[in-house]
Amino acid sequence: MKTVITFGTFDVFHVGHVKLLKRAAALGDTLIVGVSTDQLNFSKKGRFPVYSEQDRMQIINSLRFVNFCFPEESLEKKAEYITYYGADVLVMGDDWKGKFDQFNALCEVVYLPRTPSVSTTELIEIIKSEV
Ligand code: C2G
Repeated sequence: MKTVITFGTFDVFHVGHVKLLKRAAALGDTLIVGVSTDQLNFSKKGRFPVYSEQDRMQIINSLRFVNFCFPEESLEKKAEYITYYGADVLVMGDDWKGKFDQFNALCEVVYLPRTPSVSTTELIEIIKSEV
């Protein structure tokens, strides 16, 4: 049995997120997702996500190719999460390419190509410009 783990904010959930999670799930038998907390976003980006962490987790949990999700409280805790959940593979989008290579000591690290032309930031800009 192969366990895959991935992390993300998944704010204003869109098809780029779906495709990333589907491809991650296809790399193993179980997909576990760390959803970054509102506080983590605030400390890294200086703003809270549009959707609350409860709502973002509810969306991720309702996907049929996701087995389980948990709140990611700190970017620095990745090694702990990988070990705790017994992950065999860490998957991230290639916007993070090279950033998590140190976890190769714990599990396989795979960067998947991002889906072009869709992003939360862009969606927020479009929605803002239409009101
Ligand atoms: N993604 C993608 N294609 C897009 C947009 C996003 O494949 N068009 C992927 C990202 O590469 C990432 C995942 O979807 O792997 C979640 O994206 P974000 O919500 O932007 O995650 P991020 O804020 O980068 O994660 O430990 C990481 C943190 O949790 C932050």
